[in-house]
Amino acid sequence: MSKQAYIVFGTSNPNKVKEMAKIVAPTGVQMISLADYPNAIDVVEDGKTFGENARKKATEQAKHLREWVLAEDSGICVDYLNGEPGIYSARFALHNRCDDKRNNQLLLEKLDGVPLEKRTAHYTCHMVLSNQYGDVMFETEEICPGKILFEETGTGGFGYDPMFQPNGYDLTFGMLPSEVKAEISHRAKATRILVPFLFDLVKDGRLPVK
Ligand code: ITT
Repeated sequence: MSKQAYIVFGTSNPNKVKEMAKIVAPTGVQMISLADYPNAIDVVEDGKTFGENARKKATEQAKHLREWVLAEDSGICVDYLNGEPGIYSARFALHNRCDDKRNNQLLLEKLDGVPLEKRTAHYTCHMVLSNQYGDVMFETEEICPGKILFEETGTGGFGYDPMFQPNGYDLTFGMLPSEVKAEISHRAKATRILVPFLFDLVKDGRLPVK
């Protein structure tokens, strides 16, 4: 069997992997999960911005594993809450771990009584690809604007998706077909910007193969 170029996916969130892997597939670059690296480190996300956290997740893991690592930091920024929960989206309700249900409940509570026109929000995704030495080789930040509705609807996507209605649509990401999220989400947009860069890396033989 011929060898294939690969990079490591520096995330513990399987939903991110699923959404990005499909878009990256045409490049032929194999995306190896952190699960295949039992010695991977748990990078501390103590940055003040999505960019700082994403750079940390990619470069610290890359230096540790001596591999190319792709990571992203993402979250939802709600205008009425001055951008909260932002970089704390995964640990909004529980401070140290992710629990989608409690995060969503807390967000609905904080927006109790706020009318629809003031419930504007956007998802942000800051994506970073690091080489095995911890040099940032690619970086982009994309957003997906929309509104937080009054209740959760649908089971599609993950996280805040059942309450998030992207601009231009009448349904939440929880209700919309996954193809729509794959077209317009913050993560999809960032990944599509990454794709031509990956094609170039493969063409120039700069990625490791196995
Ligand atoms: P890694 O750090 O291991 O990648 P994580 O889930 O902890 O995994 P983040 O720190 O970047 O990742 O937090 C992302 C959180 O933001 C995620 O857990 C959701 O609460 C929210 N979020 C980000 N993108 C989302 C999306 O597309 N749909 C719904 N919620 C999203």
